[in-house]
Amino acid sequence: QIQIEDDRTGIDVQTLKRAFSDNLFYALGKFPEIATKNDFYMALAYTVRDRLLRRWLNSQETYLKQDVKIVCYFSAEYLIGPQLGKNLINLAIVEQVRQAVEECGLNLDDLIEQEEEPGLGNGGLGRLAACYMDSMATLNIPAIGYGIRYEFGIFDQEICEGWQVEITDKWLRYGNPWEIPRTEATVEVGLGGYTESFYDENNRYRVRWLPDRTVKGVPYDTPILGYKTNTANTLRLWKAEAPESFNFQAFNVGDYYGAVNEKTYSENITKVLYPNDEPIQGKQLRLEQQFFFVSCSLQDMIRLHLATQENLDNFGELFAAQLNDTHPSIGVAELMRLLMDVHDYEWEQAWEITQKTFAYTNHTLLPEALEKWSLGLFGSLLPRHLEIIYEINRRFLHEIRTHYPNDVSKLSNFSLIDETGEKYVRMAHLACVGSHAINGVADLHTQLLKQDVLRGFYELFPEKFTNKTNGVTPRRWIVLSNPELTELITSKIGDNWITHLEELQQLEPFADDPNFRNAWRQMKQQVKTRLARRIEKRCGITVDPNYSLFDIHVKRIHEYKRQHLNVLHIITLYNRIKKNPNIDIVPRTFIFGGKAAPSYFMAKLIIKLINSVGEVVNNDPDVRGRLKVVFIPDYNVTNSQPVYPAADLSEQISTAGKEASGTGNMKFSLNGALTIGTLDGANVEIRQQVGEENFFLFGLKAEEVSQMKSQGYNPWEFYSSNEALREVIDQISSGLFSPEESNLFKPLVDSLLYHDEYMLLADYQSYIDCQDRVSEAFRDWDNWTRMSILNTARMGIFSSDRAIREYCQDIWNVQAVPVKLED
Ligand code: 26V
Repeated sequence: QIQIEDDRTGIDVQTLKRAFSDNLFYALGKFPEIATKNDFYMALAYTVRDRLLRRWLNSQETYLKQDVKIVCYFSAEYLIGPQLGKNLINLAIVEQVRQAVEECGLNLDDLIEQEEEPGLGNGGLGRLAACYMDSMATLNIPAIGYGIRYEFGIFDQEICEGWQVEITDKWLRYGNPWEIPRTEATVEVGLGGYTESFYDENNRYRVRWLPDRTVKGVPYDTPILGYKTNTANTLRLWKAEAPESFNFQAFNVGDYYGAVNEKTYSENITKVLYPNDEPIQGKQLRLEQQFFFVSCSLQDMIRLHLATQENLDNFGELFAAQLNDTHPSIGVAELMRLLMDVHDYEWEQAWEITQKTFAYTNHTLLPEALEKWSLGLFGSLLPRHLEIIYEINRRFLHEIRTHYPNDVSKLSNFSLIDETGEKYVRMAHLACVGSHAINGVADLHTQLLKQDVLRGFYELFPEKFTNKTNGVTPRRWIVLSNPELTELITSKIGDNWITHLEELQQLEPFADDPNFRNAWRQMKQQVKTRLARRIEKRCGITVDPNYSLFDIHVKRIHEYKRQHLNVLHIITLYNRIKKNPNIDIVPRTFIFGGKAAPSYFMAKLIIKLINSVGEVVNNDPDVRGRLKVVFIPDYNVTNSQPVYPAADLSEQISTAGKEASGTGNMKFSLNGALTIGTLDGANVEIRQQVGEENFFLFGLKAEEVSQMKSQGYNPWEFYSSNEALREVIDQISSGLFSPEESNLFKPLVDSLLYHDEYMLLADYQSYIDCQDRVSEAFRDWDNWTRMSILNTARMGIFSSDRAIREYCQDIWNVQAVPVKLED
């Protein structure tokens, strides 16, 4: 039989070459001679996309025909990162494509670097959603990711004179080859207006919502292909558009600008991602975003459902909707409205369907981060939903009264409405009552949820609560980011670990093999050299990958994450050198990266402090290059990929009880970094896994933090009783690092000395002592390498595949559905 390779699907080198130049000509309209690097990237992206489409369409068809249960992941944020490299890996065509491109005189890595990533999220929560989409596809779990297609994602960060400067993220500037608009699936969403009651033809009391404006939601679909499987799920992101391009009434009376203005107004809803990690109370546009994408998505699900089902009775059997934090929790009220007002269901049955459909993941313990909306704002934007929430609350508080007959304080504690001052809707309470399952994202986090933030709900419905410790995808965070490590592991244990990460365990015996240790150390050196080159190019700072310990702290800048505690350590080492320039010290390269919310003054000042300290330390001849401080600008998925593999030491030093889980901690340790960390979030479980002798622990425990706080913590005591600490603080406040403006860091110093909300001073000595142990350990390269190997070998359970299997079993009750490749 003759095999004919189709130009759109064939994967041998010759076919790929032909397809690539075809796309350059027909899709980009260019000859190779005049094509830009971006043209070549686009042509290659289309070539790869062609090879996804059969799997994607077959997956969708399979789901539709087989009435399978589908996971709908509701998330206001996705940080999927660049798609080209990932898709090549999942299609298993990296080498053919590399060769095809090379035969055209191009370099694959250069083209991969051309891609501008969609930065449609802030940090951990958005990246988790992306890892989960990858794992669901890889495990053949039918899934749709619903979210918002922000025109401007998270801002790009530049550093000017040590300060963060925000630049608009125009990620769609050169087009996005990975998405396909599905205008035929457009839906309409109402906003504002009022409600009225009436009796329908069966004389039933009904309510209808008469919105005063409507917006169209247009879905843009991106295929999410699993690793070496035929499953390609959909990431469906909604763009807001005006119902008509012109308000003809305004247009006809000559109000051209008014007409165009309305279009702008509607389209504003999906213009920009809110860059705050903090809740944005009182921002009407933010509530509009949340409602908009949730309503679009629920309408979409209902339409899909009714394509094969008679009615919505079994909606909750065919969909599992996961709320990624409270951002989409308005969905509880919106599904109730759709079921009752549009599809004629009675309250009781609608409520049963709703609870069965939704489950809620909490991602933070910080009290200031719990979302609430003032009644005024909520009622004017979503009058019908406010009525529904009142009714949910009325019924819920009735249950509370029966459950706690003699305790009126319970009513105000549980109420969906906060009435302690100005009145608010509490979104976490809505999510809890409207869901059949509630989960935290690490063991400690879930415990603290049960004891603290959601204590009442836990007492009331203990059976709803479960823990689902976060995980990360090994495809992006090992295979794609660290080819050197991938090759080394595979040379010993084969490549099954890529989808069964527990198999990394098989590396353990090699930790005692001198040859393997050597190979491991060489590999690390190579990867560190790769990062050193980038740093040289990007920041103009020379760092030493051979003898210097790479100590890396990358994540959003936040006081609770304590980047400034790290800085206190740097200055402490600097002082030791200044006092004794010939001191025998382990050389270190301190690498930072992360964005500060534009309105978060203290976080921006921390960035400035890092750069100012770097300026002094990097240029002091006494230091002789033994300490280097680097701030990598514009930390995002793309820029993070070369960072995790190059770390010797991973900084996970949040105040215990504040970091829900962390996922960067997992990426580092999987790549063989040792962790210095507090007992916070998933650090606790990482330490259990890798063994306490392979983890650098310091600091107060969560319990001790709250204890010390309740006993009246006084940071000044630590300052005055610790000479080294006092010196460091005094240097910062005296302007040693800001000679041009000696008071520059005063707000930071004052905050530490007089409040120290995050207890840096209490943890300072413990941190310094622990860092000294790190340095001593690093002197013994061979043993360090052994610990590094054991970290990787024991981190398998932090795969997002494991996490997704747990969600499937314990929360979603969904099964894998194999997809066939043939048409
Ligand atoms: C909210 C706020 C508001 C006040 C200022 C500080 C702050 C910091 C974080 C947040 C929560 C945003 C939600 C979020 O991104 N949570 C992250 O979710 C990750 C995935 O579960 C988890 O690994 C991180 O620990 C958690 O911070």
